[in-house]
Amino acid sequence: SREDVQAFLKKNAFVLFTVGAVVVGIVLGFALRPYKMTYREVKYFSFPGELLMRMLQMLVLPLLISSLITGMAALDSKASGKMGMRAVIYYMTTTFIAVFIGIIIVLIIHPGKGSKDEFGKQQTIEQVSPADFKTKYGKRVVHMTVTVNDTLFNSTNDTQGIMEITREEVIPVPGQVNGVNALGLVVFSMCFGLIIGNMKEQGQLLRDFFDSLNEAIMRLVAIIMWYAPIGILFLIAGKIVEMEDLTQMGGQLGMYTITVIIGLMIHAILILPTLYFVITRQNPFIFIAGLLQALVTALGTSSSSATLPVTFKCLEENNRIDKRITRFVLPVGATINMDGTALYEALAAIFIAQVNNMEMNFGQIITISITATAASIGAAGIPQAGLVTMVIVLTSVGLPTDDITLIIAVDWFLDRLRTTTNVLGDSIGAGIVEFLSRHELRSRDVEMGNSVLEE
Ligand code: DAS
Repeated sequence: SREDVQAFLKKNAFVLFTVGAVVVGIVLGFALRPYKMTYREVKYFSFPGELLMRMLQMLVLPLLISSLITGMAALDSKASGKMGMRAVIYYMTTTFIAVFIGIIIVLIIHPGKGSKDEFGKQQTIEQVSPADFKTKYGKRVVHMTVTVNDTLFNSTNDTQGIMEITREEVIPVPGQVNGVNALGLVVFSMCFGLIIGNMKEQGQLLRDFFDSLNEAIMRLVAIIMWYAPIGILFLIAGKIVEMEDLTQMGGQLGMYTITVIIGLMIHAILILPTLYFVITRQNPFIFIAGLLQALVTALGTSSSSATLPVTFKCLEENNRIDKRITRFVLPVGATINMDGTALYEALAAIFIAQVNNMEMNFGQIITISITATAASIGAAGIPQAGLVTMVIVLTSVGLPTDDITLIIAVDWFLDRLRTTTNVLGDSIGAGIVEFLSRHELRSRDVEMGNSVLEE
């Protein structure tokens, strides 16, 4: 009835907004393409998107630290050991399944035809040399973006601002988020959390401190979420305006893109939900519906670490996952568990072999699956990190690393899809680990005298 519809709209206004932003972004992007904007104009146009990106990135490190510390401190070491084990088993299993799907799909579809003919590079966007740029336009843009830092502790200096707007930015440093070694930070925070968790009264001050820091950051996230649809709209529109012509998509690159999409879909829509259902006996699609906001943010930002704040919100508020689980599993997941990236790296490596007319033998395929897993763990949750760590996979089986350039043209797009898969994998992992750990959580509640799970 009409009231039902109204109630539905009211309840889901936010999600509809965000999904609407993606649609409007795509339409706007295609509508503006004929105007052939210059690189600089595109960057100005995408500015509202860049702003969202920075706001989210700014929160990532404090969120990662405070959530891991409070997450670890809230559990005794035996319980966190068990949960850690479960999380690691989940990460490894799903990553291997992803790699396997990538390999099977690319072998079946065989998008590479043993020639590089169709990969003619054509640039539709004005090329500006970094030096030219610096003198002409650099300063102005720097001043516009400098108000929002992308890290909390680093002030944006000129070179960073200029990097932002030249094409050089495309090469991220593997393993680093905002210039910080994310994995090292995860390990440190976990140890620190465990220690203060075991400190009885003496640790109370620190536990309260990080707890309240975490809460404060989540409130900032809640505010930023209102801006997110606008940011996402411009991020997506800007990318579509900027992308290269689709004319070359007819050939191998087009087939390659389709192959990747099919692989990621199988993993995200079939495998992960099935796994969730088999273990928890709950409807996976209701769970996924609660995550929509995070998935769209991943699509918009192509960064699982920038999406992390939103993932937290969705899981804790919509899906009611225990905070002791999310705080512990999500930061680790965003850093090391990347199903989409693993699938992509294995698939891409074999595609490049196909283009070079090289048959991979069984041993080489095993090597690819191992290195693709390693490369996905090593990749940071930032845009196109997977493209960089792919060098590991290619060199391990003697494929030419220069051929990464063959797939760069479509990477901005495929990166978004694999990032969305990565975020989905982390979130479903949180759901599964919570289910498997319900006994530990409950006995801890009884021990602490609280009633979190007692509802
Ligand atoms: N974009 C990535 C992520 O944040 C990783 C990748 O490039 O594959 O998940």
